[in-house]
Amino acid sequence: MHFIDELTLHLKAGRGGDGVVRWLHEKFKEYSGPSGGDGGRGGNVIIRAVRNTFLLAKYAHVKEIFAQNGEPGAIQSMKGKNGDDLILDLPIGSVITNIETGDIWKLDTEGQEIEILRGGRGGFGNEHFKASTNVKPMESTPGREGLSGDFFIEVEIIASAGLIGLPNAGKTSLLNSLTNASAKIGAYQFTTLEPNLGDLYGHILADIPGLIEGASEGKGLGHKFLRHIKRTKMLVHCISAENEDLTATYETVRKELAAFDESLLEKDEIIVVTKSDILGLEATEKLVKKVKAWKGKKVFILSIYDLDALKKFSDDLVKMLK
Ligand SMILES: Nc1nc2c(ncn2[C@@H]2O[C@H](COP(=O)(O)OP(=O)(O)OP(=O)(O)O)[C@@H](O)[C@H]2O)c(=O)[nH]1
Ligand SMILES: [Mg+2]
Repeated sequence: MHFIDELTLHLKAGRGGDGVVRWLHEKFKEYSGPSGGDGGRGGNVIIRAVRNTFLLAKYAHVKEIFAQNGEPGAIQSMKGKNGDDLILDLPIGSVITNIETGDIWKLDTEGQEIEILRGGRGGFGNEHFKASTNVKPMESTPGREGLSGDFFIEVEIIASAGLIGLPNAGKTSLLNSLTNASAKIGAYQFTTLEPNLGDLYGHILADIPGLIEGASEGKGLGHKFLRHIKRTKMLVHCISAENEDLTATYETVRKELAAFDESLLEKDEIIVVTKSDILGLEATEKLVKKVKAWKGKKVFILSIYDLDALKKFSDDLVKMLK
């Protein structure tokens, strides 16, 4: 599953409806008094968190969205109808920044609603200006403009587990083998350019682009994708058995994690040594035994061609994510 994780949108709250000048008409009287109603309020812009990680794609070709304007007042002191609020549904895990003001909002819980732009107030009709000194008020005021702004929206996926590792470690292959995903796999580095997601019995697995040494300084594809694993319950660290020094490979990725955010090191982590078919199971097990850095961590040895091992891993992973 491919998804969009950032986007810029121009949002505008509705303009208030104008107040109007109207008169009561009674028989045989030229003026029975002012009766122009106030304008309605313009619609507010409200963001709402929904459980749909892929939602941003819906706005991919949209540049701006407006809330409805308020309606003008009417005769007999009738207030104009308020404009409908614009409710913008965004995935849980969205971070919304007002580019001009720098204000930031985060959507964390399903159903959460936040007003980010206030609609313009409706104008006053002439009835509003009625006073003993002003029995024939001719004035009314226009509705005010609604607030508007450019917003940067980014989604930090709240996946259950994140697949991390060097490029070519077999992360995407593992995602495809475990879930309904059918993401692109390649015998070269940086096949994955955008995160892929898959569903493992209701648990979302996020496969992110490979990390290399120096990713934190922008090498390779950089490491901004790591934001997608900031909120995962667990890291699934994939290391190919093709690497002669598993410890060094492991440490390289851990270093990049730390450079992005130290707290990533505190996350639960399991190790998956991939491509065990290349060396053979026994030789791979020998390599794994040499690694001291994994003490206390669960280590799985897998190959996408070993269906029994995959099935067992899938069952164990589901249990761990519960
Ligand atoms: N022999 C063997 N090859 C595998 C296995 N898993 C993946 N591969 C191969 O390894 C290569 C890289 O696989 P990917 O799944 O694209 O690796 P990745 O970690 O997602 O790579 P990036 O997206 O570049 O970070 C592909 O040629 C896969 O066919 C495995 O279990 N055994
Ligand atoms: Mg990949």
